[in-house]
Amino acid sequence: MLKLLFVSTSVGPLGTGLGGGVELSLYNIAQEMRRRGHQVQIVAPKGSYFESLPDIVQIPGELQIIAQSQERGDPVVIPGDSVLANMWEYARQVQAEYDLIVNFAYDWLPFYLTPFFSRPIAHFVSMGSLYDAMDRIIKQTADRFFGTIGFYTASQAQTFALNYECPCLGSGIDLSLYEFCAQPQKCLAWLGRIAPEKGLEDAVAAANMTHIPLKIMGKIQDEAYWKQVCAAYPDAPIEYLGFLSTSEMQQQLRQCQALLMTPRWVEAFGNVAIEALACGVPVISYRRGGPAEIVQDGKTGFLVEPDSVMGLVNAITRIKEIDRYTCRQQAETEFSLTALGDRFEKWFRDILVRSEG
Ligand code: HBI
Repeated sequence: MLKLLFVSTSVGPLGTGLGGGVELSLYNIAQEMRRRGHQVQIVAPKGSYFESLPDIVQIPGELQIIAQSQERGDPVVIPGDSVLANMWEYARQVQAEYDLIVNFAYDWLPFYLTPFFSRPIAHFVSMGSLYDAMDRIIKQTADRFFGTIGFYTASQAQTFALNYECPCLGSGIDLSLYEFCAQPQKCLAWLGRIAPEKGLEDAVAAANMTHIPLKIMGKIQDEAYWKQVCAAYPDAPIEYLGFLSTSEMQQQLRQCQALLMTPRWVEAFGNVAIEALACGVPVISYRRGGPAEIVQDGKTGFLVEPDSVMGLVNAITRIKEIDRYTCRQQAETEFSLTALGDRFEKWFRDILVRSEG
């Protein structure tokens, strides 16, 4: 039985959607580790709440600015009363009670602190390369603590140009929460944090051209960007449904002919892709980053030329070629909580073996 301390992302309380896909990953991994009999304690910003994971240690303090807003050459920014620093001060105090600490924040500090801790730290990196200070500290930590840096996908890991293979853990979801739907309505879905790097405007443009209604779900992280997209396509058949619970979200998603994924950046994974597959919904995505490693082109969706709205439109017209049950089967084979738990448990044990060695 492992005693694990999970230290959360620093950009928002868990459960608010501000932490994007890594919130769902942290929740699923914690749940699966507990199911396997391991002890998991989560440390997160005050206001965090997960339905079936009570007793999250709530830490006060100012949130980190999102790493996506950093320019490549920017210095590391840590606010005075930093929730990130406060979470890691807590981890320092209690570390002796745990076998392994797992970091889910995409921030410089936890990597820098690694050598100061007596317990090993597993760093789960949740995005591709964004700025130099982060690339540097990740590379230093990878070199010094071999095997302790984990990624979602190979294409994401490649953006850091490390000299060796690193564990690629993928993702996974509780498939019992997603209901297969064989007969969709005439509508499309777009899911995710509403922010420039997610390229929502292309999905709206495709809806505008095909006149197929587009259901949009997710946290509006960048209000100005959202207003810009709506203003650019005033007549587009779009409907914003908000940031919904998994249960409400999949009720909407499962009815759709396809999920559109329009990442502008190297999407580290794209949890929304496996949520769609679990409902039997094919995924139409730019051939970029995580989704390009998830979607089986022509079988469980289509991969199109990045940033090509016409590519999205052509794929939408072909969507009936995809067998929706094949989509569900791929989710069951590759992205179940059991498969996820196996990958993470192996990673944790490999780190512990090396650290005792
Ligand atoms: N930015 N500074 C910072 N720290 C994070 O942990 C972080 C972030 N931006 C986005 C983010 N985490 C998550 O939404 C993604 O990792 C999924």
